[in-house]
Amino acid sequence: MIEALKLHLNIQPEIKQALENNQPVVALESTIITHGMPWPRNVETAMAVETIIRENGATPATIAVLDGKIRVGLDAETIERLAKETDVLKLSRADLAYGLSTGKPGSTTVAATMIAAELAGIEVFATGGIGGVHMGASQSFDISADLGELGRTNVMVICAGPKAILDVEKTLEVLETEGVPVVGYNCDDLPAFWSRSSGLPVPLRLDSCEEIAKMWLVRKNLRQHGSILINNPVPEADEIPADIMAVHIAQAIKEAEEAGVSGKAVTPWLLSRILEITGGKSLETNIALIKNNAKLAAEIAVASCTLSGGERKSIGFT
Ligand code: PSU
Ligand code: MN
Repeated sequence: MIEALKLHLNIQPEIKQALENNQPVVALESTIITHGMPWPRNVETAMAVETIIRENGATPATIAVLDGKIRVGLDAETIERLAKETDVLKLSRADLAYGLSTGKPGSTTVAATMIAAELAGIEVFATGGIGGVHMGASQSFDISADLGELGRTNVMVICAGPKAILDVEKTLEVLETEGVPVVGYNCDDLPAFWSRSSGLPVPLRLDSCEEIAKMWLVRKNLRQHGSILINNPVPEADEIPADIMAVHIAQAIKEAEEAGVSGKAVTPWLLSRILEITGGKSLETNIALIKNNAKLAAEIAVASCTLSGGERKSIGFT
């Protein structure tokens, strides 16, 4: 590793060893813990997701910024500390270096987790839902930095679709502009986080982890930078149908506007308000979809390591 980078990147020994031995590793973000879910379900979910990844043959690497370092791999006590800590920064590309230089604690969004995963040499990352183009973006210009990151950083991202609080159609357009392959896993419709369908067709479809691993390898051979976005619909038993969610989402967005919520606060505010409106049901679905994504991510990581036969050198770093 480059000397200067060592100053900022702290990779847990178990993860370092797995990467050196070409064994599957799955990165996990920490904004879900600090800004996405309430205590204590956030910690329970973070731990459960790590277990699922292990049960499916990969090593989990939850990522956060603590004590001026990007920590790749957090133990149970550290996850708990992060979840309890107040004033944790929600770090994205723009402020990752600020979190490190000031030594303030920070969780990493999809964008910042992708940056950290790539620096560490991890190629697969599981989250809940990506950020995207917000409703009313033509006025607010609120477009998540996740989209630009997906276009430039070499990490596969497994999600349950763009969060349904977004303008999903515009989000798809920006992903296309960014050159991000948007792949449905075993589905024809793009999933929308709490719901199995957004009502929009997914641009590409793959039905197995082997096919996904193969496409990733071809992208690398072509030296194409950026992610492949794998969209994994929430299991049927856990979904909230889109027509029901649409009503709750519209109410939450209206209230957020009235309350003058803006910037980084918008997504956490909406998630927590929707949790209240649905009487906790949206949280159960959120947890179910993250677990479902973690399992798929582990399977993809295993398939990818098998396919690349030990040669997992990625583009952008060696
Ligand atoms: N997925 C979830 N819950 C979340 C997020 C994703 O299930 O809280 C977080 C991710 O970290 C994502 C962020 O990057 O929301 C998007 O925030 P914004 O819209 O401010 O870019
Ligand atoms: Mn935003």
